[in-house]
Amino acid sequence: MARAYLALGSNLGDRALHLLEALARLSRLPETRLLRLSSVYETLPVGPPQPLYLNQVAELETGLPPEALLASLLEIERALGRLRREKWGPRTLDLDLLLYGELVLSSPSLTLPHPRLHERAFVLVPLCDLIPEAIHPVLGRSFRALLEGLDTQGIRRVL
Ligand code: PH2
Ligand code: MG
Ligand code: MG
Repeated sequence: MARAYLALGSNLGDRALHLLEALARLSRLPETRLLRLSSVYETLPVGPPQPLYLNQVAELETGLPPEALLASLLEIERALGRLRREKWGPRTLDLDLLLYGELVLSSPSLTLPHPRLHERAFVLVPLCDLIPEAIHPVLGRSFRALLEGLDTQGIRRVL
């Protein structure tokens, strides 16, 4: 069993409902238990102009190997009506695998830890609700320390 952290994001339609539906589906994955959730944050979009996001991080325990977990995340994105139009464009649901235990991995389909985790306040703020003192397995710094260097102005706790 591994402890994994996922980032959830939605900026189209009923954003809160998309997060809830994603969590419901995650809780039903085989060999997987949802352990804890961060607060929900409304965040300014990074990238092309688009609506505000809701972002959240979920902690889970899973027996699924990382590639199988990733496939399940893509499946849930599809089930919730995600269309892949432009890179970094608006989406009903984005589910990103941030961390899988201490695993460091780089394959064509999956990089762990998530390659942009440390530069995104909309990920680090919710992640720090859960594991502020944990150490980034590649950078060797705590998530709290990584967040300290970032601008958190566009991030507002809503739930
Ligand atoms: N996701 C992106 C691009 N930009 N901006 C915010 N605030 N939140 C996101 O989840 C997000 C983004 C690509 O995945
Ligand atoms: Mg993303
Ligand atoms: Mg994604």
